[in-house]
Amino acid sequence: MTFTSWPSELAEQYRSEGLWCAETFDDVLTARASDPSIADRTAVVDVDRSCTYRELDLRVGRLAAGFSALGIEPGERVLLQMPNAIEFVETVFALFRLGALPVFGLPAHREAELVGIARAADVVAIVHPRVHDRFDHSALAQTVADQVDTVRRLIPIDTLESLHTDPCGHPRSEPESVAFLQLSGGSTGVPKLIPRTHADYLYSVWRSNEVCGVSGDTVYLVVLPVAHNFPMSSPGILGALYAGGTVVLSPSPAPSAAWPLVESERATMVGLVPPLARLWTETAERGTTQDISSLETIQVGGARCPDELARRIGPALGVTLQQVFGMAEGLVCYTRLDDPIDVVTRTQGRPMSPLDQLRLVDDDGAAVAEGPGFLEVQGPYTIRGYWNGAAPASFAPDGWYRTGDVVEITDGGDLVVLGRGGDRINRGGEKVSAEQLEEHLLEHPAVRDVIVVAVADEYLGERTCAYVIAVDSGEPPSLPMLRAFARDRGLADWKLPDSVVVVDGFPETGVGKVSRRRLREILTEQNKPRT
Ligand code: J2J
Repeated sequence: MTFTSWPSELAEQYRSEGLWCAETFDDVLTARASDPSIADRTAVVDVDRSCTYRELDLRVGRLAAGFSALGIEPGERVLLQMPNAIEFVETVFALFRLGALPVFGLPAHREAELVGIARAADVVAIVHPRVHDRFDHSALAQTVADQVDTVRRLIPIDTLESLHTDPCGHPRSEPESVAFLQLSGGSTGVPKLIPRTHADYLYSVWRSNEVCGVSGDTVYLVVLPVAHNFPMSSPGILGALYAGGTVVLSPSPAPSAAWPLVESERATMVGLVPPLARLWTETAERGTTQDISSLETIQVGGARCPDELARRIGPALGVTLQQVFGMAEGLVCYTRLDDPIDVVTRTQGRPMSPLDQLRLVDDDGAAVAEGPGFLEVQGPYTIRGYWNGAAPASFAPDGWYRTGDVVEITDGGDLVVLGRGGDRINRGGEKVSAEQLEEHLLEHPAVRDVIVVAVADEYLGERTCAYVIAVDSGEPPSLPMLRAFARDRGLADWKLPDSVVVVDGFPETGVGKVSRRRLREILTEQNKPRT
């Protein structure tokens, strides 16, 4: 099994109500490039070049033929580890045209993540930079290829141009087939890969456009890593391209890099995680000579935006704030552009689709009438299972997705995200699995036992803290020692521990068998900010 489909009655409803259409992402690009009112508009801009819809379509056709000549077949998976630049958009659409599936790795991923992803998806090729942010990605890609038998091709980004060849015909993908694999935040062990179909994802994109007011005049700026689900689809680059607007790719989220692009490209919309929203707000409050007046909407999501920050964003940056609570598995909630300020600053919005179904349950999975409770969801763009049936416990027996998020629903129907159960730490939008980090740290010779928990952080919202019981002899483990160790084991930088506390023992859980989950809860509770 690779992909769990929706129950047939629901699928039929999504089709008959016009949510799922008989269109693929490749159809969308072809249609925009052959529409005379759109073809010569700028589709994508990065710091080096720009390209119109017509040019993008031609280049995608030539690259798809090049991938095909390399032996990449429809249905095969290709791992992308690509920075924010036009090549990313070209590669994704070339794979769509060919019918191969992009798998969205991130530039910050290292050996541990990439090997896991490459294995779980049986990828046949990896597209990677040679060097990015002074890190040797060619060597990393080779290390992955050495460990994963299915990998036949390593494709450095600077060789993509040389693959271009005359376009050839490719069989059209089925609209309800899997278009790509997205990654779930905070995976442990076998990564949870998220299969999204053309039909379900396209619905989420055009519905996002309606809710977010995206049109051909939208200039959408990407400052987060472009392969993240948020800048990809909420409404993101795919929303902007669907509408015939323009996508601008910034290599960095810092105001010093992104604001000159806002000014030169007259960007109207951007998605930020809360720590970046704080940085942008504080920079604007101090005063700037950069003209960012074209910005109309700033979306904040990925982690809870503190109410105090939410109140400052609009006035400081001269924009409408939109809160976004979404997940790569599906459900996306937005505050609406015309919501009262209280709703915009204090809630994470409401589901974008009238066919999203939400329910709240308690620890045992029993429905709770009044929140707070664990959020479960089913709907026209929420998956029913991970790729190859990984982590089946993430889905209720009736197929609803268990988000793991604890939420409350206001009388007005808006969600307020209160936190999470389980072991996932949200480090300013980047998710860290406490369990995965524990598994790595336990391998350190100076560590006898370890529990990783979230502690409150003013800037990131949460950061990681490792409570360590040291072995009896030798030097006690220090923070630099454990960070270097975890980095050497191939973990991405954002997953390295932020602090270490050496303790003699862990709190009693009150039950005979020590539950690591319960210990995490106790320690997390002890580390909550005082209110
Ligand atoms: C609190 N927690 C939030 C928010 C996500 C749009 C926006 C974000 C993502 C994303 C996305 C939150 N307040 N506003 O895919 O399309 C936490 C929740 C959620 C998890 C999903 C999109 N917005 N979160 O962040 O798959 O815990 O998607 O379950 O990376 O992030 O993470 P991810």
